[in-house]
Amino acid sequence: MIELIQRALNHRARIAVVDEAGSYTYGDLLVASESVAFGLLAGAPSLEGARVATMVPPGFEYVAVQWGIWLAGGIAVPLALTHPDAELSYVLDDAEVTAIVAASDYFERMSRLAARRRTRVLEAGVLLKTARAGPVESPPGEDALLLYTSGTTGRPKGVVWRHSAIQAQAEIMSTAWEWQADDRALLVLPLHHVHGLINVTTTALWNGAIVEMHSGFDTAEVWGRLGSGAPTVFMAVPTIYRRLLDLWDSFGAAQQDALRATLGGMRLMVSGSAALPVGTLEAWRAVSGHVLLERYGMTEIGMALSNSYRGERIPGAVGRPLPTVEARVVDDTDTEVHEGVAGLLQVRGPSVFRRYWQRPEETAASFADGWFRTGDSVVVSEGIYRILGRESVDIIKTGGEKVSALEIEDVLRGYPGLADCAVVGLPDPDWGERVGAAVIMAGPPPTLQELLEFCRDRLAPEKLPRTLRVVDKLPRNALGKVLKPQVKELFA
Ligand code: MCA
Ligand code: AMP
Repeated sequence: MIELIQRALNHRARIAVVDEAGSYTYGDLLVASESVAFGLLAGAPSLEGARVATMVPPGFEYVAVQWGIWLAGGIAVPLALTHPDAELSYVLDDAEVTAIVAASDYFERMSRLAARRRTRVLEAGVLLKTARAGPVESPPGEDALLLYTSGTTGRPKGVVWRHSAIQAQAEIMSTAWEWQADDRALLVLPLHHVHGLINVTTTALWNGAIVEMHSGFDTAEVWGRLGSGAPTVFMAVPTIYRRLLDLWDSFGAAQQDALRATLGGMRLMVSGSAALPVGTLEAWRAVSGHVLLERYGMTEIGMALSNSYRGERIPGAVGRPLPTVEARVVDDTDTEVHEGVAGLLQVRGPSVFRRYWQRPEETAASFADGWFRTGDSVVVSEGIYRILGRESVDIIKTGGEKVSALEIEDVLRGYPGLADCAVVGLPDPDWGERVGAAVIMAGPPPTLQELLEFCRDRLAPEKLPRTLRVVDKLPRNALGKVLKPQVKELFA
């Protein structure tokens, strides 16, 4: 059996999930996920690696559906709740999903999308109540998840996560950050990414701990929960810490004192998915007494580098390789460079992915002699890694979401009268980067609002241009290539 699920048998009576509807034990989770498996199998012996998409908000249903897919031998494909139909359709087609499990609020919408494909749609709440006939006996598959991520080539790619890699990740984080069964993790991140799904939810459940799942991030609600003293672990992207700090400033002295006292009792506060500005780290230290533990990861490799749990946490740095992770820094010929010389980070180890879904060429190109090319520039000093930025200017990180400038440009080119365009990431104190679009128009220039309306049905919210410049020409080199650093200056 899948080890994560096997371990749940040891603490059946303990609380596993708390969500807006109530509290659920590990025993409840085991029963509900077996029901889901029965419903999905519908008499077949195994799903045999069939992809099952999920459109379910964070909560007990989400976990039960995911475990049920795994028990039935399927591969879960968590969809992003905020994405428009065009983005969802792309994933459904690329992953060749054979079934979609949707929460009741999303059932009609997913049924509409499924109607154009040969795809079953099942309602999560109904599946969870399927009558069971004995234990599920499907052999566990090797592959567990497809997580979609944008890159420098083409549309988003599905990263295939094996059960063994999920387990390796959970073990790495449990060891490095000393997870305990009496932890209670506060989840406010989306569940189609590693950060919310593996780091918070799965690692909490791996340890027999509680995961308190919220349907999304709400600044006041999170302050309320942190102030309750119940959560012991909190993980978020820098944008979230920034927003919490902004609201903190509006609190009176008595409220601040009370919050400071409860925050002192938190065991672990982690930041990741994007660079944590030192100013945010320092402001959070002043507010909470916690030096945020900054770590570095990627959808393809999970968590790779981390500041120390017990030792010094170095502002502006991401620490050392985590247990079992090997890291090296190379030049553009894949030759290792000396410490202190900036280069590209490559990583290998049991938690690193092996392949993109049905993309053998991209998979091969992303490895050098078994080392995964992260595409991040780093420098190491006395064994401590600092992230310097991305090798490609076409990768933008906004609010912890990775987006591809090229993908946005492709959509913009469909705007009536748009002759050419260049998309860049513009520095932003709250979002890390914001998407900026410079456009050349052959027809009447659009307002930002008009452009947004055009893109909204076609692109995920994080990919929408938030700043617009209409220009006569784009800066190019002698070969005609657009010079993105100079495009950024157009927005100064
Ligand atoms: C929402 N908007 C965004 C983003 N999120 N725009 C740019 N970038 C974003 N990330 C849009 C909304 O659609 C809205 O647009 C406007 O911004 C304001 O929305 P708001 O309600 O303020 O935003 P929110 O819904 O509160 O979301 C902000 C957020 C969220 C909580 C920071 O983006 C978030 O949960 N980010 C975390 C993503 C994450 O988990 N990344 C991990 C992947 P409009 O006004 O036009 O409607 S990386 C990973 O997993 C690796 C392994 C790692 O290292 O961790
Ligand atoms: P994703 O592909 O969405 O999983 O995002 C992974 C990317 O996020 C990495 O390649 C880095 O560029 C970035 N990232 C993650 N953690 C950090 C961090 N602590 N500091 C800087 N960048 C980070």
